[in-house]
Amino acid sequence: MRVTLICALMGAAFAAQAADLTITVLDRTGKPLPDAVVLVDSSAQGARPAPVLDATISQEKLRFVPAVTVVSLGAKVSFNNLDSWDHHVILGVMGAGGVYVDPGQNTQFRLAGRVAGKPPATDSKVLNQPGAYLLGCHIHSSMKGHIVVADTPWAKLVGEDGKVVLPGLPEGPARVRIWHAEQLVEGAPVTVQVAASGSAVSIPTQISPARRKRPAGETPYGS
Ligand SMILES: [Cu+2]
Repeated sequence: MRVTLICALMGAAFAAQAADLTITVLDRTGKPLPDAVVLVDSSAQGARPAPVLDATISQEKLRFVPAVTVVSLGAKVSFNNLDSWDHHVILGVMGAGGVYVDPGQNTQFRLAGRVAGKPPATDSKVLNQPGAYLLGCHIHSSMKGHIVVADTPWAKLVGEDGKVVLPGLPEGPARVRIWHAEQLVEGAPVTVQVAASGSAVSIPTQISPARRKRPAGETPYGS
C-alpha cells in the first residue's frame, strides 16, 4: 500500500506538464500547406494519446476519400467502393518520387461496383510497417491516395489552412517531422520547445505542391 502511494507520488513529480502544440506547415513560398502530415515525438514522461487503430477509406467518384489518412502502427484500414463500377485497391509502401518501393510486394484487391440497395464491397488490410503508403487503381490511373502509418502517437493531418493542434504534449523539447505526398526529399526533423502554457510554431518546408484540381462545389475530402 505504502509502496504504491510512493510510486504514484513519484510519477506525479516526474511527469511533465502537458500542453497543446499548434503547428502551421508552410510551403516553399511561405504559404500554408494543406495535405501535410505532422509527426511529433517527445521523450518526456507523460500520457500519450490513444493510438488510431481503425480507419475507413472510400472510393467515390474516382477518388480515394479521404485523400490522406493517418493511422498508428498496426491499424486495420478498411476500404469500400461507393461507385457503381469496379475499382482496385493497390496498396504499397511509397518511396521517393511518389512511386511504389517494390510493386511486387504490394497488396492488391478488386472491389466490385456498388449495386443500388446493397452494402458496398469492402476489404481491409492491417498495416504493420511505419511510413507512407501509396494507393492506386489499375483501371483508373488518375486515382491516387495516401496513408501515413505513424510511429508516434502524436500524428495528424493539417487542415486546409496548413494548421494542426497536437494536444497533450509534455512540456519540453519535441521533435517535429513533416510528410507531404509531393515532397521530393524528406526534410530534417525540427526541434521545438513546448511551453507549459502551450506553444504555436510555423514550420517552413521546401515543398511546392502542384495546384490541386477539385471540381467546383465539391468539398476537399467528400465530407
Ligand atoms: Cu478505379
